[in-house]
Amino acid sequence: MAELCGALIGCGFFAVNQMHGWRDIDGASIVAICDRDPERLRIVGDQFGIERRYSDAAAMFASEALDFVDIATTVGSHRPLVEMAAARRVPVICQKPFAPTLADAKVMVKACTEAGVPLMVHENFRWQSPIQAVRAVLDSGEIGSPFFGHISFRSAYDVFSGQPYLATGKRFIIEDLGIHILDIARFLLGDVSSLAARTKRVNPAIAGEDVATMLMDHEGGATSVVDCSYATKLAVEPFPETLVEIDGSDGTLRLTQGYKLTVTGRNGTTVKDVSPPLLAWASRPWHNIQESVVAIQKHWVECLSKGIEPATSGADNLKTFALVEAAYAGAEGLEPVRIGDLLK
Ligand code: NAD
Ligand code: 89V
Repeated sequence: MAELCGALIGCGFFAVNQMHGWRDIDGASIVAICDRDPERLRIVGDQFGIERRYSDAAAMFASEALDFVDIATTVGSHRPLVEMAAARRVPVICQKPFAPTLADAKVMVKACTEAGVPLMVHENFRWQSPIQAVRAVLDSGEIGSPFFGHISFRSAYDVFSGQPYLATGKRFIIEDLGIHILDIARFLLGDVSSLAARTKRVNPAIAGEDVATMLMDHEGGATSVVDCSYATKLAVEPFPETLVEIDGSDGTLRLTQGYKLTVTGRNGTTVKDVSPPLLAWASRPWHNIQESVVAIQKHWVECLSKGIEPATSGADNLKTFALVEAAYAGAEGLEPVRIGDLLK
């Protein structure tokens, strides 16, 4: 099979992980990069040996024959860039948060669908190996049918030094981090019918909320609590671990700090270390996220080569994005929000 030729737009903080990921993967390579900032273009171009460099995405699309484009810019530019890819009939990966609003996200999905262009949102947290290990336990039937879940991300890690824009937006933790944890809840327990939420801002130096608690009804009958905080100082900092508790009709599973998975089910109790591998280019504590970048990009190459819809397609991500909108609306109105109404 011929290698897929891709381009990366946005050469910032996180894109470096994506570039390492592309270098690790067979079947695809990045042949051109684009960034408005000449310094970022130089740094990433030199680090990964990419000669074809552009400061303007439209110029890049006009000059390059691309099999796909990987958009790693921040959210404000996602809609015009995805629409540009759709207009050029170039399959597209777009970082999360996919769009500024659910209304924008719906338009972007429609543009790609109408152009017949594959679209995957880079929603990588469900691809973390500890989360995949939890999914495998559920699939094995060991704990029976889940009726309760608690998916939790609590930390005091300084995310603002690497990503200063996170301190400035009116929306913060649900839009940036909660979106991943809500997606994990959907991945493990299925789609959601209603959501109630409460938020707080504890850190006075930032503009948005840094604590959020969500209560969700899943269509399959389970209830879950999803909680996130960047204001939680613990004895051992867990960033960026997502902790999971699921109770089922025949047992329980617990993914606890230190990547320990304890399962009590039909065959008794097992305790496993499900730590992610430390890739050659990765660094702790980010290695969990870094490994998931490779996994989701491999998935994209497989889907694109075989003509399969990616697990986190644009259409799928609308259902996660609706939970983000519901959480803000629910926290503001102090009322539960019906998810079906948002997806109409
Ligand atoms: P960043 O600000 O460090 O990098 C963004 C880059 O995009 C900048 O270099 C900027 O110059 C460039 N850019 C912006 N608009 C452009 C345009 N129209 N054309 C060309 N270049 C443009 O941001 P970041 O921290 O790398 O975040 C990028 C995205 O990745 C965000 O959406 C963020 O939420 C997401 N992210 C995801 C994860 C994850 O685990 N999935 C982790 C961190 C960040
Ligand atoms: O995944 C993200 O989008 C990151 C982080 C894990 C730091 O919240 O912003």
